[in-house]
Amino acid sequence: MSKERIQISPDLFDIMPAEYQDLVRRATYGKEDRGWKDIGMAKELIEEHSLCAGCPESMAFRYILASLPNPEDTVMVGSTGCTSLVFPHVAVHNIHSLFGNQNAVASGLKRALSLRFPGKIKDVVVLAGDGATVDIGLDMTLQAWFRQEKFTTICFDNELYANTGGQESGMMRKGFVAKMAPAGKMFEKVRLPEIARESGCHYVVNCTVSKPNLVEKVIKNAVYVAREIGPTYVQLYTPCILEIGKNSMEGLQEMRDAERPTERFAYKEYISDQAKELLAEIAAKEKEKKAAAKKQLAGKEA
Ligand SMILES: Cc1ncc(C[n+]2csc(CCOP(=O)(O)OP(=O)(O)O)c2C)c(N)n1
Ligand code: SF4
Ligand SMILES: [Mg+2]
Repeated sequence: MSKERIQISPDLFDIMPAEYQDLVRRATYGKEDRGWKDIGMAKELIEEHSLCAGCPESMAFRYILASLPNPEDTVMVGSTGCTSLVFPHVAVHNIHSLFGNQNAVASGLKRALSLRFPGKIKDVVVLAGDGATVDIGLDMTLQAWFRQEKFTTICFDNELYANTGGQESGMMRKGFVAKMAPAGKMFEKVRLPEIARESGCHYVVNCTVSKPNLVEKVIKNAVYVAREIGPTYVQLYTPCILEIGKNSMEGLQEMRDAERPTERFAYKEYISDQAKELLAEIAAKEKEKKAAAKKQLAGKEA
């Protein structure tokens, strides 16, 4: 999708649906400094969603969509679960894969895009729940990392199977009792960030989505590193407020509680040496660009 491709012929503009007109007028495609602050003003960043009211996954989705560095040339791969309910509302290319197969589908897609559009940037981003990523899809997740496939895997970790009513997931914390897992989890939460690091991921972050600017930075880094170097993994705590008995206003506090230093979602980051070099280069270029813009502005004002 590109801004040129969504343009409407001027003669037909009036009769197009208001939603489409709005998308053409205000989409952030191609806007260099697009970010979470564009939320609320841009159509493709989800105006509405079909998740439970106050579900943190809806915030996470918005922050991620606003942070994609190249949305018009990005394909997202989803999987069955609550995450998949949002994709129909999203104006970014996406594919719904069979539950658990998302990293296999993304591998083929990324390779096909590289062959079909050599020299053109085409980002692929997987977005799936913890059940899809670590339980049923673990084989596909790990094999994509072992093969050093160049795409980002994002896991919306709500520590259970939310969409099917609350079954146990490998990501569930020890002792937790869910509606459909009455015996309680018998073992500790699977440490997928550590496994990702040991399986060849070049950039790994574990955090919550309580801070939009942090999520923006992490997603951008993850996409840049995947584009140039190899697989990246981001695990985001998006609590299922329904299953943990919180109301729609309590999701944010739940995330803040879970990111305390001794808690499960204390900020954790791993960056390979190669990725460190790349991110330092990108940061230096951005600094130069900002300094040049400042100089230009000062020149205009003088
Ligand atoms: C192959 C296959 N197995 C099982 C299911 C049933 N199923 C649908 S959603 C889901 C759980 C999703 O859990 P998770 O990936 O954690 O996403 P969440 O709903 O928690 O966001 C399951 C088991 C399915 N749709 N397809
Ligand atoms: S069931 Fe849980 S994860 Fe799914 S939409 Fe509702 S609050 Fe969000
Ligand atoms: Mg889940």
